[in-house]
Amino acid sequence: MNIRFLEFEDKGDERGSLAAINGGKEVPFAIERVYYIFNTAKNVRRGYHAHRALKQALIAVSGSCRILLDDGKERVEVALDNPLKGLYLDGLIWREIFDFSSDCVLAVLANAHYDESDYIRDYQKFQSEVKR
Ligand code: T46
Repeated sequence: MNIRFLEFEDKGDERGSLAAINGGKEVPFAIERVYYIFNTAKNVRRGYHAHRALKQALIAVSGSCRILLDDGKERVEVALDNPLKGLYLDGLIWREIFDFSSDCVLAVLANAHYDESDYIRDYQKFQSEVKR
């Protein structure tokens, strides 16, 4: 599956931690958009879509969550639970995000502005686009 974990350096000192992410360096794309998911209600599962072209890096900058990833051939579940760890997603991968801790802040860096036409929100349609 075309997923990769990214590791960010802790540039902290005795005052605490600091991580810096530069587009084209710590993440393999130019960053065009940042959004974050927080205050997630209990037992919520969200996502349920794939992207056609978007590249993203997902980072639990606080707390933790789990992500189901499905490339049409295999399904894997991964955990995000460390602000120094990112999940890089590129290409047709169905994703569902769940098990949010109450303090979870999931930050997402993306290489493009929001574009609804890049989303596949229907699983059958996703499967037929993967087969093409
Ligand atoms: C993804 C996962 C990890 C915007 O207006 N601008 C934006 O940049 C985004 C991301 C969303 N929106 C609007 C669209 C919806 O009306 O915010 C609302 C909630 O978005 P959505 O239902 O797509 O949220 P999730 O959690 O299902 O998915 C989001 C991202 O959309 C998606 O790209 O990979 O987080």
